[in-house]
Amino acid sequence: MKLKTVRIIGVPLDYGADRRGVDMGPSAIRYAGLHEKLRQVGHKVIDIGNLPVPVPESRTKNETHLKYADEIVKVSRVLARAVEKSLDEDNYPLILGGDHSIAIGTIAGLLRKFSRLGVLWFDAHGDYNTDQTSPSGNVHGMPVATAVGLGHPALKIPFHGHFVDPHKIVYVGVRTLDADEAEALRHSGATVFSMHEIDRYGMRDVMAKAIDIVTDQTDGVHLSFDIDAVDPLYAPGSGTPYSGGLTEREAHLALELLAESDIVSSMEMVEVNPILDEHNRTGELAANLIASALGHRII
Ligand code: B3U
Ligand code: MN
Ligand code: MN
Repeated sequence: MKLKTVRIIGVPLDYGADRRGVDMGPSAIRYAGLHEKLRQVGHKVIDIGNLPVPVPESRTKNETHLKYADEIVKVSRVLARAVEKSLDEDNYPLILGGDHSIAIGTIAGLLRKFSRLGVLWFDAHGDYNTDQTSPSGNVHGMPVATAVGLGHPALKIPFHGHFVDPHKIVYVGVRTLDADEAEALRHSGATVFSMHEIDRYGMRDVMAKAIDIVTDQTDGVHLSFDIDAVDPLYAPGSGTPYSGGLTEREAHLALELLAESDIVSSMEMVEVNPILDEHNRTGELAANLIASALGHRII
């Protein structure tokens, strides 16, 4: 893989989920030796630290269908600028969450440089709800719908009218969708490699197809990795665990294949929850998976 200058952006945000604790995700992943692992591969690493995110206790929660939308949008706009700046400086943005609502800011920033962005979305969930379909009102269940231009206008502010073409989105590891979300996703044009396809065809074939789709007429590829894509047996530290997920080895293989193809231009790792974790096992897994995606080899 071509060596890069990796620019780490921490986003300690947990407004998007019901369970507290993912705000500590960036620390847990750094603590697991992320910098060292990436430097070992040969990359240059710059860490800009964490973006300022006020704690939820200092804010009032609007118990609506869009919880903490204003706060999320505020941070998303700052994050979008930070991502844009990384690309301006030819750096590879590596964003550490935080819950998955941060993808709104990440993707908004990427779209300012890549007008035909491909997106690989590793997740147990679809994150394709809108304020109309969400059963929870949690924005971490809405970033993909928002990125394609659906849902409440308030969440779309960071995008400046530029959205992702849903045909350029590929999901890997999905195993639970809300009924209306599934219906919307079925008609979206996005490709969903659920656990069924992974069991049936194997991760190697699934990734070959995924790579074909996200590189077809695109000018950049974003990898968004929700740690709950991995089975809770291996990733116990996540707020919305769902059994029947990727094994640790399948997750590594997927990311090693991506590293080999060298198609990914930015990455985010989200939903690591140290409060629910066992001795930072999930933080370590997240750091190791990032290293795999960035070219770490055993030998
Ligand atoms: N689909 C549900 C649950 C959920 C989505 N993303 C996560 N959980 N992590 C929702 O609330 O939208
Ligand atoms: Mn997610
Ligand atoms: Mn998820």
